[in-house]
Amino acid sequence: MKSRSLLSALSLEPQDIPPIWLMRQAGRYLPEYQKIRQNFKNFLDMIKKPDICAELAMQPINRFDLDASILFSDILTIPSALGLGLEFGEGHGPVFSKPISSTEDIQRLPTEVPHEELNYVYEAVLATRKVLPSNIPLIGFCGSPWTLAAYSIEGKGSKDFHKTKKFITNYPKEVTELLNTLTQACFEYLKEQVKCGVEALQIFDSWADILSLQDFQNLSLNPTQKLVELLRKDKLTSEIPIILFEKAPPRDLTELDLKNITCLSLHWSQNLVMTSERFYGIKALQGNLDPSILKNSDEEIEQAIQYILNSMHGYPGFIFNLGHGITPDIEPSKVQLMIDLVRGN
Ligand code: 1CP
Repeated sequence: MKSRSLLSALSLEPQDIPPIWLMRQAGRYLPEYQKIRQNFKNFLDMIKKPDICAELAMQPINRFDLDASILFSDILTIPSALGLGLEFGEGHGPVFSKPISSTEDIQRLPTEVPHEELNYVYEAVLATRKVLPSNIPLIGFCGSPWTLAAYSIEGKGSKDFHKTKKFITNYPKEVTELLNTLTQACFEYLKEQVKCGVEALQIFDSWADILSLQDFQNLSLNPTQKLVELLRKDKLTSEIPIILFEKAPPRDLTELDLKNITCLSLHWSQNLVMTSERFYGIKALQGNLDPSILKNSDEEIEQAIQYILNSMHGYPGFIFNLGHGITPDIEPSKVQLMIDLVRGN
């Protein structure tokens, strides 16, 4: 049988076929997801049910025979547990009813991670690991400290993050304090996920693109590297593969060291060829098909996939993925086509 193992690829072992999984592989584009989703008014109520999370994580595995499963949860569980009042209203994205609006709000945050408030996530890991075939690895995840800070200050997603940018200019010291709190919380959160059975971790820096070059280093990269160091220093997590997704970062990743990060998950705007030349034999690479290409004709999809496969042929540690999360307007049949093309079926 031809090899296509995610964990082996993360160890830079050459695979016969690139392992494939998709960012946001469980979700709104799947009719079987919509069927379960309609039973819950609030997304948060749904992810608080471990058996439902396990079922949702299994849906894309059952349908597409993907090479990895990702925990069904969300990156905003940590700010929610810190008391910022997360709501997923219908028809719009996540909103915090008590965002961070003053320096006092930062001082008021719990210094310890309220694990009891996050227990539903750890239960979801246990429930998923129970139903997932043993040869399919489970990926745990969190948002980067910066991405969580941006959501916590802005109170919701935004195009320009104006409120957040004003806040970081006015209160640089307190923002550092907030990032430290979130870094520690992410570390303990990921460690607990590992304890419950996840075999790889992905950190989502989904708001890297709103920062200037200087702020990207100080507010995003430095706290993320600190989180990685905490994981590497802990006996339980010292060996765990760590995948980092930077969404359209203002700095070219090839200029960076990104110490102790096992794998870079490349945004679709990044140059896969240049990145593969820089990190050959050093890091695994994951990516990076623009998800919107899956709305094109079969021929166009095939062309884009062939380009990636040809570029990465012979790269030890290549994992096929999208260059950002799959969107609700994509037909599952196009996803099947992509998988067949990657596997040469
Ligand atoms: O109404 C619904 O059905 C909710 C849609 C939804 C889903 C399916 C949300 C709300 N979150 C999720 C699950 C989710 N989120 C997963 C597990 C599913 C999987 O990957 O198979 C993961 C890994 C996430 C991570 C996440 N949440 C990110 C990082 C990835 C990225 O796309 O950059 C971000 C930014 C969020 C915030 C979030 N959660 C949900 C929404 C609508 C948003 C806003 C951003 C967005 O719309 O993508």
